[in-house]
Amino acid sequence: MNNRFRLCIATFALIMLTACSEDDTQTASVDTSPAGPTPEQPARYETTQGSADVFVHLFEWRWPDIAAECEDFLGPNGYAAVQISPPQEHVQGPEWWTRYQPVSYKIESRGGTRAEFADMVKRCKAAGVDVYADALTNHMAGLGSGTGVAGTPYSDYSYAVPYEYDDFHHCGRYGTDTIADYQDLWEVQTCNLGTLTDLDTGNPAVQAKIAAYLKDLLSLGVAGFRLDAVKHVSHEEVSEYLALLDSKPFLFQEVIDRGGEPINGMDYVVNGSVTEFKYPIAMYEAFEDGQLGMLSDLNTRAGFLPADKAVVFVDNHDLQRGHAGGDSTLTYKNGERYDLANIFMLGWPYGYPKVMSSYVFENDQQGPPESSPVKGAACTEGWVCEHRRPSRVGMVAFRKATEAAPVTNWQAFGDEVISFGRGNKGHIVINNSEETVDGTFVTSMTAGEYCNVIAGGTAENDCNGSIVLVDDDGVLQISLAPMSAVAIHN
Ligand code: LAG
Ligand code: CA
Repeated sequence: MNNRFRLCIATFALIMLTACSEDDTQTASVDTSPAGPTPEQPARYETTQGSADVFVHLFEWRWPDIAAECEDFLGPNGYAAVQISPPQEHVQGPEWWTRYQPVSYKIESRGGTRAEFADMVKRCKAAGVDVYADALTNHMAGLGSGTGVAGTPYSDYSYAVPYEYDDFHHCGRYGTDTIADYQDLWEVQTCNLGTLTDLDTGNPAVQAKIAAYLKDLLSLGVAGFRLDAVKHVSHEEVSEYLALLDSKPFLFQEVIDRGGEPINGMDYVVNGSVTEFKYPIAMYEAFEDGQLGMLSDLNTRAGFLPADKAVVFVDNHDLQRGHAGGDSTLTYKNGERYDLANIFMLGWPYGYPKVMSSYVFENDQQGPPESSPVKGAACTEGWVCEHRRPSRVGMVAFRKATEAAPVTNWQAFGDEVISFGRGNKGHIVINNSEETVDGTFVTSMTAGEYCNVIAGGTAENDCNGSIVLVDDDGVLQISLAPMSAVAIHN
């Protein structure tokens, strides 16, 4: 008995038993063949397009390391941009989240000095990589006093921007001013997130100071911003401070919207792109719960942002450690399933995908390693560097090569195997099961030999992966190892 996975027998037992038992290598058969199993979704499926670009979050990387990575890796491998950790001065402490408590707008942080920051932005730009700064405009530090990492003293509602007591909201609820009722829009935007002191973002003087900070970053060459926690700032107020800028940087607004609350990601689309927090849940349901077949309707799901406005990710720095409600999230700790979800994200034309690059952590508070991820034994010593994995690199190239091509030849075989093309530009098959799948898959590709870019390398040269064959009928015949994928492109 061979150990081939009799996928069609498992899935289509009642209707297809005869066909399958005749030839178990035809397990995932061509949809046009009268003898083959019928896919569960229509063979042709078209989506609204997403971006052809990909960016990476080098979470807690220091500026000199990011500069080197732009030159040595991100630029050469086609990453369009890098999201960096917040660059402004923050409270002291080893935890990662100290970066989310600003005490001044001085560009000096655990990431490095202002000079290092400027050098990083310049070098990344020269390498063809844009820098997106994580900008905190909703709040300053948590209540308490101390000295920031650049030596600036601060105390409750008093910071060296300068901001004083009257520059903050004091919502007057619950005796603590802390948000409690997420169904109350006014409260979510006017009370404190935890004890984080909530800026009076409707106040023109505050808006001018926020804009001055963003302009300072732009003057150093930053190309865009992640606007942190803007669910807690009204979209009108975001528009107002953005109107004070002299340029229109790329923006993605962090609005945690899983539905069921009065504030929607859609409200912020007027200002630019928005994070789609329903996307990581969809990835978890598909790849962890084994529901790959459900992915075909992703672009038209109720409540999902339009494809050209959504920033998508499998996990982010909050979700991967259970913050921001991230209990159903795939991370580097989930092994191959996590990589397959990323392969799907990069292959499917919805949104602007962000690849997470993590450091190893044991608990949700732990800060980054002391070591550099690029010096010595690079990407070891506590750094995960998912962005360097061959499958990410191969799929960054796939996404570029398949730009503007709609999804075609969608086929789902049971809950764990899907196959889809991007017109005649590329094709992907994903096996999320624990079994080997031998099958034939319909593509719109020209006949010929293709490099499986999942193992890295490119279609043009240096193919590190296996070579696969598309026959004269456009059919790809492959054997997929358990938990693996094949992606080919022109
Ligand atoms: C974000 N997006 O909306 C960031 O992605 C997220 O990482 C930030 O929270 C949050 N909003 C504020 O910028 C992180 C941690 C929080 C931490 C906060 C401030 O997930 O746990 O809060 O950064 O450092 C911590 C304590 C709270 C406390 C607060 C103020 O956990 O209990 O109230 O500090 O002292
Ligand atoms: Ca607020």
